[in-house]
Parts: sequence; structure tokens; C-alpha cells
Amino acid sequence: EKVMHHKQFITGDYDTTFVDKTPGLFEFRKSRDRATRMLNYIGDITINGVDGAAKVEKPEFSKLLIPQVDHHAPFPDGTKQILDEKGPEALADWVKDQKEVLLTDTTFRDAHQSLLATRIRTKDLVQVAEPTAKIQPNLFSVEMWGGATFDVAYRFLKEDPWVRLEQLREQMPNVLFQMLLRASNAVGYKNYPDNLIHAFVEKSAEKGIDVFRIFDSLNWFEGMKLAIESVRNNNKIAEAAMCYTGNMLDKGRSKYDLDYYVSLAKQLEDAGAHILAIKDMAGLLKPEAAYQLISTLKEKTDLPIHLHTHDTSGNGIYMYARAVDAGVDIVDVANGPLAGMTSQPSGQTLYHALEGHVRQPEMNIDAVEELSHYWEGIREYYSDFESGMKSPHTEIYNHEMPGGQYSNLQQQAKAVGLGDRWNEVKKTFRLVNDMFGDIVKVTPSSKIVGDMALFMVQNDLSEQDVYEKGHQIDFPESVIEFAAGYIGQPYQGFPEKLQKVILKDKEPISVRPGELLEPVDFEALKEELEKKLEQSVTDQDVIAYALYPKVFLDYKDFTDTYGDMSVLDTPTFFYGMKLGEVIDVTIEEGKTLIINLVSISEPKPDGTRVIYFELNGQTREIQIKDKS
Ligand code: 3PY
Ligand code: ZN
Repeated sequence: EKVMHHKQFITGDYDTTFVDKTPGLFEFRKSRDRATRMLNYIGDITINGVDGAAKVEKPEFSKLLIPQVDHHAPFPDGTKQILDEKGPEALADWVKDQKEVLLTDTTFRDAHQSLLATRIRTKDLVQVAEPTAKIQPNLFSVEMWGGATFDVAYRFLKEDPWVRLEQLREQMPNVLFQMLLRASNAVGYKNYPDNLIHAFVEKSAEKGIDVFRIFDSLNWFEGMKLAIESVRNNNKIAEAAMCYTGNMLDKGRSKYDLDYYVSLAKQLEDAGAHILAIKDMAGLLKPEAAYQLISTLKEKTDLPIHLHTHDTSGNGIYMYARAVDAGVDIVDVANGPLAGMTSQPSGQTLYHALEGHVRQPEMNIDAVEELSHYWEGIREYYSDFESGMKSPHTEIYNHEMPGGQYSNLQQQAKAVGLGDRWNEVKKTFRLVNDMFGDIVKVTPSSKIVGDMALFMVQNDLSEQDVYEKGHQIDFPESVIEFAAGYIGQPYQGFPEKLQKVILKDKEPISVRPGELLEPVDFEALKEELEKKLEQSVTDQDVIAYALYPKVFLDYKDFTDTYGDMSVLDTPTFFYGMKLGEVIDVTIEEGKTLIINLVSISEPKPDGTRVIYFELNGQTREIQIKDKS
């Protein structure tokens, strides 16, 4: 009652600052019932649209087609059982013994990271998890975590990535779960203290991750050792990745040649990797290069080889076919409707491409096509996040931007007014790469190259200008950190002349940044967090807070205000409701709310609108400030 009549509440203007300024009401807000908080969220989205985005009329979507599988039938055994019963070494041996090429399905992670800005929500993944696990029990793994999913879940989807892991694990008990781990950068964009990496790996393993694909954004072996060790200590699969960059076939560009990859692979094997991954994050690996690289690696190491690519150029399937001939053990594919372009090649396409080949992957193709009907529907939900790339893009071989970065950098360029100079930005991206000494470009090093490219275009700086006037220029923070050694050491070092220009009097470091960082005091951090939030927190919360303090607190703030909105269907989450629409929302097992949006008033002089809902048959009024 007291809360309902508080002036600020009535205006609907009650973000956290409201709580900070009026702490006496805190308890009341907390106890506001779940349904009211949910109606506030739906009301706000209906009137104002999602954060920052202009309000859009809710489109009509077709009904989702979820393949029917027998819920009572047990899950067929898969790779998960092999790992759990026999351990990672035996699993690696099993992989090498398979005649057919094995598949990792990336639909749950990299595919939507690369096509839809990582926006697919947990609900949309969980409802197809059991069908996927029953239709494709012979997958090597499902990649469903890591990379950008962790950050984006909290930041934009307002859901807890650990809950995603837990819920999917329940629905897919038979297939290995795989995540992408940015070595010392974990699932973030900077180096973290060693004990945070250990804690993150340990908790992820405990909660259900089996395969950790570990990469360093500069292919710096020193940066990867710790994560490999950490995964091994948890008895999970350490899949060490070499990022493929440049063009092995170009004899005029010899920095990353066959010998380079072979010697890195051997180092990773000696460090205890169970599987070797080739991570072709930009889709630069051409078919003949793949053939040479993989046949040589098969000869020079004993490791199974797992190949990852992005189909940006349109060469993905042919490249995979050559890799299969060379003996690759596992390749990454996505389900058709979320495949192609900046995503992975389609699994179904590969299946058909290899018909008649002794290594054709096993697939219940008709059932997999049923799954594709589901993903087709899901992709519609997220059309606002499409990058707009409509056709194969061979320019990738020039600019070398990773699959996930292209649309991101394009958005960033637009945001700073460089939308119509996009071609110049792409050219400058490559120029910066060459100025930096031709480096591996993948999160976070790719972001640094992007920052520098935008900076140069924005300030009309040529390469010459940078050397001549650079002493008076303040470069972007990320570029300075890179030149100072804080994201690790690039192969063959950082060009000295440019390093001096960027760093001025600052001295670069040459040790592993993690060695210089204070370990996280988890006890103290937990106390701090519980005090801040006035509630008890889990170990997972503490780890998330250590990785992303602000993102995590903003997420908690959201759930304090609105509750857990991961229970809403995706169209309602993004677009709110239409007049007269009825939805049902299961907020917990056996507890469903039927919500009807009855009417919306004209704005009052202060801009507030009254929204009338029917909630399980009872009228509810919600006041929302119209921000338009
Ligand atoms: C990530 O780090 O998120 C990537 O997908 C890199 O390719
Ligand atoms: Zn990728």
C-alpha cells in the first residue's frame, strides 16, 4: 500500500536509484507479488519497447514446431556416458577409432552468436533440448555455453547463464556439453587472476560442462597452459585450440605457415591437451590449406583433431570435405536454418555432400529436418538482431574479421557516424592488423584491431600520421593495454616503433598478466555482494560478479524490479503484448498465469498511461510512464 501510493512508484519510474533514495520502501518492493512485477515489465515493454530500441508493433509469428519425441523413452547413450565412465583419455581414443566424421552442433551457441548477436534465450533452447538429445544422440558434443553467451545472458536477456547450463543439462544427459573458454580471459574481454580462472573452470565442470575449447586471442601458449591444467584437474576434456589466421597458401606471407601450426600443436599436446582444435574464427581456412594442415597434424601428433569454421565465404562445405579426406575427426556444424554465412556450415548439407563417402557422418536426416522446422521459427523471433549479410562474402579473405565481429563493428561504426565509410573501416581493419605485425584476430585481440581501425578512420589518420603524430595522440585504452602486454604476447612480438608511439614512457610487460594480478578473495567478495544485494548469493553469483561486476549488479537490479522474466515467451519478452492478446506464463511447475491485455489509456499530463490487464480473470491496473 505504502509503495503503491509513493509518487515515484505511481509514475512507474522506479529503477534502482529509487530504491537507493528511498531505502525504507525496499522491503515493500521486494514483497510486491511476482505477477504485478511481471505486469510491470510487460507494460513497460508494450509502451516503451526494449531498452533504447524504438518501440515496434509485435509481429505475428507462426506457431513453433517442436519435434515430438517419446518422453518416456530413455535417452540413448552417447559420448557423455563414455566420458563419465571412462574418462577423457579413453574418450579421445574413442574419437580416433570412429570411421565416420563426428559432429559438434553449435546451434545453441556460436551459430546464434554469429547470426543473431547471441540473443537466443534459454527458454527457446530448453524446449528443443530433449528432442535434440534423442534425435542426435550420436553427436560428439553440443556447444551451448561460453564465448559471448555468458555476458549477453546477464546483460541483455536478463537471465542467469548458470541456470541455462543446469536446465539444458537436465534435458540432454547423453551428449557432451562443450563451451568456448578464452583462456585467461575466461568468458570476458580482459585477463583475470589465475584463481578466478580455476574457480570458473571448476564450477562450470561441476555444473555440467564436459569439453572446454581453450584458445588465446594471440595463440600465446603461455596464456593457455593454466586453463589446460585447470580443465585436466577437473577430469574434463581439455580441447586446446590453435586459431587459424592469414593464409597458409600465400607464400609471400610466411609468418603463420605449416611449421608454425605444427610446433604450436606439439606444445599443446605436451601441455596435456586431449583434443586439438583448429579454430578458424573468421573462415579463412581454404580447402587445400585445410587438407595440408590436417594431414600434417595427423602425422605429427597423436591428438584427435576438431575443426571449427565460419561459412562466411561460402567455402565451408568444400573445405570440410577436404578436411574429412585429410582425416579430421570432428567438425562443427549448425542446424540448417541457423547455418551458413557468418555461422557454421549446415550439418544437413554436409551429410548430403558426403553421401557415398566412407566417412559420411551418421544422421537421422529426416528427424534432423524436423528440428530445422523448429529453428526456422525461432530465427523469426530474433529478426531484429540479423546482421543483414545476405550472400557469401569473399571479402573476408581481405579484411579477416571474425564471424561474430563483422556486424558488431558495423553497428559500432554506425554509432559513431561512420556508417557510410564502412568500406574504409574494413580496409583499415586490415591495415591495423599489418601495422600490429600481422596478429591473430579473435576476441579480444580482434576488438582491439577494430577499436584502432575506428579510431583511425574517425580521426582521418593514415599509417604515416600514426608514426609521425602519434606521440601527441591518446590512443584507445584497449590499444594501449595491448601494446603494454596486458592481453599477452603476440607471436614474434609487437612492432617496436609503433609500441613506443602508443606507450610513450610506459614500459611493456613480458610476463603472463595473470601473474601480476592479485588473486580474488572469494570470501570477501561474497560478503561484499551479499551486503550490496541484501540477500544470500551462490558461488556462481560470486564468480559472475568477479568477472563482470557492473553487468551482474545491473542484472540483479532488473530481477529485483521485475522478477525472473526468463519465463516469458520470446515475442512477449521483446515486444510486450497487443491489445486483446491473451498469453499464459508458467512461473513455476503447476503455477500458470493467464494474462489478457484489456486496454491502454491515453497518456496523462505527466506522460503516464494506465494499462488494464486481466490476470487469471481479475482486473489489474498498472501505471507506466510513456517515454516517447
Ligand atoms: C568468442 O570468443 O566468443 C568467439 O566466438 C571467438 O571466435
Ligand atoms: Zn566461432
